[in-house]
Amino acid sequence: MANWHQQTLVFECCLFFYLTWLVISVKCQNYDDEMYRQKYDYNPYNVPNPGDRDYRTFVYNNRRYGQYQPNIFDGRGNPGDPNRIGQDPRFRYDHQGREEPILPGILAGWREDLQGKQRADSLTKDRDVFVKTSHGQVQGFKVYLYDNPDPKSLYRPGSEFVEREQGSATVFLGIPYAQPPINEGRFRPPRWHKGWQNIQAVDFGPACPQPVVYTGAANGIRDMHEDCLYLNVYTPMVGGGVSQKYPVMVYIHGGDFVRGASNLFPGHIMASFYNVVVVTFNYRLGVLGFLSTGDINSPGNYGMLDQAMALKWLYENVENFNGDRNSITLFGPGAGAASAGLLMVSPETRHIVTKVIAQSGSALADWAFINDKYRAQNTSRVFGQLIGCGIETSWQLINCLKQSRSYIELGNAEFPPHVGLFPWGPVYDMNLTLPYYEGWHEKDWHFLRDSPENLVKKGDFNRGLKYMSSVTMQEAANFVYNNQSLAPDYIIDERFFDQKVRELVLRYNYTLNPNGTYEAIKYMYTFWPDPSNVTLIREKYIELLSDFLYAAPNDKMIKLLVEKNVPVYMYVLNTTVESFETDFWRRVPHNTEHYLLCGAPFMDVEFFPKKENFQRNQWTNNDRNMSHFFMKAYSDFARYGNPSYTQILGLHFELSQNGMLKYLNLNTTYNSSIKWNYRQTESAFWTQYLPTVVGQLVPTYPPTTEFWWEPRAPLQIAFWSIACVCLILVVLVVICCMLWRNAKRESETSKDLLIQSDRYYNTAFLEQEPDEVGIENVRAPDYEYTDKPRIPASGHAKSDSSGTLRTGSAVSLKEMQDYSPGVNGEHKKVTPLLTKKASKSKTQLIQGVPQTDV
Ligand SMILES: *[C@@H]1O[C@H](CO)[C@@H](O)[C@H](O)[C@H]1NC(C)=O
Ligand SMILES: *[C@@H]1O[C@H](CO)[C@@H](O)[C@H](O)[C@H]1NC(C)=O
Ligand SMILES: *[C@@H]1O[C@H](CO)[C@@H](O)[C@H](O)[C@H]1NC(C)=O
Ligand SMILES: *[C@@H]1O[C@H](CO)[C@@H](O)[C@H](O)[C@H]1NC(C)=O
Ligand SMILES: *[C@@H]1O[C@H](CO)[C@@H](O)[C@H](O)[C@H]1NC(C)=O
Ligand SMILES: *[C@@H]1O[C@H](CO)[C@@H](O)[C@H](O)[C@H]1NC(C)=O
Ligand SMILES: *[C@@H]1O[C@H](CO)[C@@H](O)[C@H](O)[C@H]1NC(C)=O
Ligand SMILES: *[C@@H]1O[C@H](CO)[C@@H](O)[C@H](O)[C@H]1NC(C)=O
Ligand SMILES: *[C@@H]1O[C@H](CO)[C@@H](O)[C@H](O)[C@H]1NC(C)=O
Ligand SMILES: CC(=O)N[C@H]1CO[C@H](CO)[C@@H](O)[C@@H]1O
Repeated sequence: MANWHQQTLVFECCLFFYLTWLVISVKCQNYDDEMYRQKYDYNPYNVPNPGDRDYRTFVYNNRRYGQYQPNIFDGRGNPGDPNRIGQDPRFRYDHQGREEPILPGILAGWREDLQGKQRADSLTKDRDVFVKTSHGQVQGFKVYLYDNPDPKSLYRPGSEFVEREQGSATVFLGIPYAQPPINEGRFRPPRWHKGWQNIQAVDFGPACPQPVVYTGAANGIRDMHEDCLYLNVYTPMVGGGVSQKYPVMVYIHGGDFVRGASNLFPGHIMASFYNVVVVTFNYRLGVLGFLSTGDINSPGNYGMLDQAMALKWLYENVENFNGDRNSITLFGPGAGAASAGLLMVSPETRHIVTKVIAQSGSALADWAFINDKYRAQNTSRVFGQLIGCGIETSWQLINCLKQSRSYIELGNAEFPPHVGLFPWGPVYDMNLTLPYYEGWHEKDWHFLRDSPENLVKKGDFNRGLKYMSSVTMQEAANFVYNNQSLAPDYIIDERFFDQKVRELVLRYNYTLNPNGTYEAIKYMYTFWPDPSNVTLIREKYIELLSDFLYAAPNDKMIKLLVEKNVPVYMYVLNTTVESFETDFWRRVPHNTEHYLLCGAPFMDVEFFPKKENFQRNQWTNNDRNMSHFFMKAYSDFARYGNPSYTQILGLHFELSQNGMLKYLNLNTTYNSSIKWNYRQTESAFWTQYLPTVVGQLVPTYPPTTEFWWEPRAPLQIAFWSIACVCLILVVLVVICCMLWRNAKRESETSKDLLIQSDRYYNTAFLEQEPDEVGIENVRAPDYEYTDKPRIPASGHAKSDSSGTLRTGSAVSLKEMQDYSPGVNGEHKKVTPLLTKKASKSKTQLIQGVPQTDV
């Protein structure tokens, strides 16, 4: 009887131990890459590894060059394949290795996309420029410009036989401002770069990971890599002989926080002819830049922290490029404008930011700052599901995204979020205390502790702050234009309109009164004299989105700032780039200023994305004048805090005032006028009226999966491991006890009984457990580790073990050890003879052994 009890005890111990071990092993196997590939087959393309045939990256002076082309999903051959259609010549590569890899930037000779077309006299001119920074020396190069933006200059390209140099700028491209955010740096804040001896800053750094449809030479984004934190500096000149430091203008690219790159804004013309230092930089985008789980596993805001670090780097170093660190102006469209607004109030950077130009964007927009933790979590879960990661816990999700997904997969996943229109954006600082990670400090993680609205209301910004903002007339026109299923007529009828409004209401979860909200929006954006005219419905639809996403948030921002006595200038763009010849309903879309602002009419076409298909002479005189106007107004604002310090082509701005929000209505240079109170009714509809209809504008809803229960999953694993070790110890103690007891008894009893005592460690017990926990198999059939052993084992073991159990078989301890991996069914299969033999001898033995119970 006593023995029987012991037997059960040992059995139970073993079972418990086994189960615990099982659970842990399953957990550890959970994120196995292999498993993921079998199960989801999300992306058949494997990123080439070093040594692979198509691995075409090379490193030169510690910089990566010749990155394979990012648009790899088009099925037209792999990157590096010389026969690939549309192969960028820079990446053409000889498989036999007969050709040398192409050297980066200008070291390889003339690069049109960096320097423009080669002119006869340019070869004899200075090229290399060296500047010392706090992180090391950088080598840049001089660029000579052959056109002049001055409207009074009658010079036109091609008008003379010999082109003459009109200006020059010094350019540094691809200076790393932080350590590459790769490996353990993923989903963590940026870290200061450790420094270098000399960096050849002669080629743009790769763009940050983003959907491949936005990349490629056609889109002007040639390289893409997770190692993307680089900035570019365009300065009129370096070295001495500059009486006054130049104002610094920092361009933050737009793209809804999911796409874009710094190299799309070439700053040569602005730097050269308007005497400012232009800086552009990349920041992490999309999931890599903004994934937030709302807890310590991934607080989010990495993209914003990158921006903050770039600003800090500049603050430290821009004087070496003849920039004035006390005059730093941020400008940019859309998400760039929103970022500028956030950096303006962030405690980390507000002392740096003295002026902001927000083109079509505002930090107070609903997409610019997600002040609802649950919304961010929801989007993260949606993303996790999309990419095939477990989302039961936030730790699980982050671990999966970190360990077993490539940056291309992460960047390429484009999806509409369940809540909101754009998936990613900056979020609240959750007041979290982050665990210690080697290489990071607690304060690295924090960006904004309060909402931008509160911070502006509190006046938490630079005391000398000046603000300039703009909207265009048809901001959202591209929402319609980019929908290919509406082409070629882009007709929007009532049904489409209604459906879209309903969708908008749902997406923002105006739960308290969805029908009321729908009716209100519909009322506001119906052209009542003729509600069914499709031309007007399209116009109204564009107005709706423009107001909601851009005009109303901008209005809110300037009102708050004007109240705080911040000088605010505003313009409304009501004119198009004439040479684009766009349809009337999308004359002035979002970011119309872009090519005017970077001086495209005065630059070689090679600087710009191929798909734009620019011609050197396409620009009209009016385009040239407008381009000059923008560059002059922006640089004047950066220099003097006033966009029309002197009149520009007869135009001037006026300050917005409380109650009279003046703006410049920009309709060509000769027919613009000062107007005031732009779209007040519509803006108030979104900011004042709608919240009263819905009860709450900010969507709040509980997350669907109850809660992410283990923010500290690694701790739990630690706990279970320790529990495990304890258990093993207990089991060992028990075993020892019994061995000791048996040994004691053995001395009293006959030799025959020796065998009997050993039977407590019979494999039968171990083998039987798979049956007992068979349910586990059903739950996790994909885990290699548990899977294979199980299926064959269960059938065999069942008959075997139950038989042996009943007969009370006994095998010597030594035998059992040999056999123990036999929990593995494969082992059994491989050595069927051996097993048979063993079991035969077993039975023989059993026959001879008397039962203890008896
Ligand atoms: C996200 O939120 C929406 C709206 O509440 C909900 O329908 C959806 O199931 C949520 N998705 C996830 C993955 O939690
Ligand atoms: C965040 O922390 C600050 C002080 O560290 C505290 O005053 C504030 O109440 C906290 N906010 C939240 C939401 O916990
Ligand atoms: C594009 O148009 C189709 C109808 O033709 C519509 O169903 C779809 O929602 C539109 N997509 C977007 C992003 O607006
Ligand atoms: C809201 O409108 C939908 C569709 O018109 C209708 O089915 C639903 O009953 C309405 N709900 C309420 C609460 O009026
Ligand atoms: C719709 O309105 C536009 C602009 O007012 C007008 O030109 C057009 O003739 C109208 N179409 C119809 C069918 O009434
Ligand atoms: C923009 O220009 C159009 C005509 O070119 C004019 O009707 C409209 O009033 C202007 N918009 C603003 C806001 O001034
Ligand atoms: C451009 O500006 C120049 C100089 O003010 C002026 O003479 C010319 O008429 C303008 N051209 C256009 C098309 O506005
Ligand atoms: C804008 O300028 C055009 C000429 O380019 C003129 O026809 C139109 O009336 C102007 N509109 C306004 C509102 O000034
Ligand atoms: C400016 O626009 C108005 C209409 O708003 C028009 O009457 C006037 O002729 C325009 N002036 C010029 C110089 O085009
Ligand atoms: C469609 C949608 O988002 N519905 C959610 C809105 O928020 C409430 C809670 O406030 C949820 O219960 C709904 O599921």
